Amino acid sequence: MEESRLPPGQYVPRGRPVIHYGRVPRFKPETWDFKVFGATASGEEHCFTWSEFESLPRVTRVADFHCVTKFSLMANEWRGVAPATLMAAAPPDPGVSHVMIWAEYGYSANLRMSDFAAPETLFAMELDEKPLSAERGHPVRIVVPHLYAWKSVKWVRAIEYLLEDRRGFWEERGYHNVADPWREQRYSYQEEPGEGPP
Ligand SMILES: Nc1nc2c(c(=O)[nH]1)N[C@H]1C(S)=C(S)[C@@H](COP(=O)(O)O)O[C@H]1N2
Ligand SMILES: [Mo]
Repeated sequence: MEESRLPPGQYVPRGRPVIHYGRVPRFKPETWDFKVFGATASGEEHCFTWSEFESLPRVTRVADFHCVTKFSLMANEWRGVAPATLMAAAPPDPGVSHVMIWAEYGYSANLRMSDFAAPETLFAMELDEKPLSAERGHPVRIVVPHLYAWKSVKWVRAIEYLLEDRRGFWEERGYHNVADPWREQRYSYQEEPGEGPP
């Protein structure tokens, strides 16, 4: 028998819910930029304009997506830039252990480097062969399908290389620092030693 694709406690809803905290930002290509800062290898901040970011090579990944509120969206076809492509253009210091993903309006989520660099993680610009809609994160969202979806930050504007872990928006508000849906790592009180920042 095929193994279940649904992590414990999740269900497949009718329709495809959209959720986020706060407003949907307006995309202005002339002023939009994408920064890579923090512990870069060179010590310098890297900054991509929209036309630079848009012309980075893209790959396609099909993945399910699990929100901690228990709905899952199955078989999404994402297309966009692999983290490895971005790291080649703006390399991290060898000591980087975590990455903070920053969005419009200060929303953020922290990732372990291993989750950021995982083969299924993607800076998605298209969903199901169409550009992302505004409410799904246009022009760029990160997709980290193997973690709860609050880590899949929409409207990404920057990544920050970290030499030490730090909590993001929901991780500071009682949600699990790692967020593996297969282990139901929903809340911070479930964290084991070593799973949270020092
Ligand atoms: N910038 C930003 N990204 C975000 C959020 C948010 O509030 N702001 N919410 C997260 C949560 S909790 C979920 S479940 C997913 C929802 O993605 P969807 O709207 O494409 O279903 O976006 C994530 N990314
Ligand atoms: Mo969510």
